[in-house]
Amino acid sequence: MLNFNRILMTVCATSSMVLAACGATTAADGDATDGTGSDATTGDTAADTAMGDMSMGTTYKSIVIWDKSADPSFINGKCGSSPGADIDAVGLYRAGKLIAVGKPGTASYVTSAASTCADTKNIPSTAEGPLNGHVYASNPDTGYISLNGGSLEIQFGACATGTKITDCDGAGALTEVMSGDEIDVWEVDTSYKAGSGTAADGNAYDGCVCYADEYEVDARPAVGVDTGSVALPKAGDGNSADKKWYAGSTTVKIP
Ligand SMILES: [Ca+2]
Ligand SMILES: [Ca+2]
Ligand SMILES: [Ca+2]
Repeated sequence: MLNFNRILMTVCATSSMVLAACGATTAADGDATDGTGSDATTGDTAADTAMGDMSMGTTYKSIVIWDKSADPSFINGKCGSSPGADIDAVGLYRAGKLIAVGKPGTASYVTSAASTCADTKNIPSTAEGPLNGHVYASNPDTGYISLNGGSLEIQFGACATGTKITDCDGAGALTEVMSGDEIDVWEVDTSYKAGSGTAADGNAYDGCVCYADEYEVDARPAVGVDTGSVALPKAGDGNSADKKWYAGSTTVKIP
């Protein structure tokens, strides 16, 4: 069900103004070396500061995934074995390339006081590293955290080994999230069943209901601080007024 088309490269190639921001913005900012014809003659420093660096250079330290299950099992007293959104992995893409996943040791989980469900899948580290969630018919599931009405904060680490969502270890350098980046959130849904054609194809047994639970993704400018955070829209959805929570595995984009 997932279609991870990457559109950043088109964004960075559509106008000279955007090019200024997508290209060198530090040492060679807007000068003769940045390769844009107008820079040398139009006093570009001021323009870049106002239109490029400030507006396009926003970075975020972490993301937070808030459980937004539309029909929360914990409210209806039907806890099940995996209450709320089931987060397996997060992947950070820049210019269409996977550069990082959840960095081991950075995930933290805040429970919800509203939930009365027992949640055995409450280990935040299961959302770190590569996609590896499995749903079994009889054995206990592995590799994902069920949010049970709570929230999960996580930072990204570069791929020290691996290049795909299924093998990138996230053990490299802490990686900030930038404007234009896209993030794949892998929530255990029917894309985990055989035949889905996704990276999670076959990770769930044939009879799995694999409900697509709802959640919101925010980016935070400082770890553990919600002030200044932004709710991330779905990739390809330019309408900032749209609902910003999703069901199942989804790609979101940093504005
Ligand atoms: Ca669930
Ligand atoms: Ca996992
Ligand atoms: Ca689910």
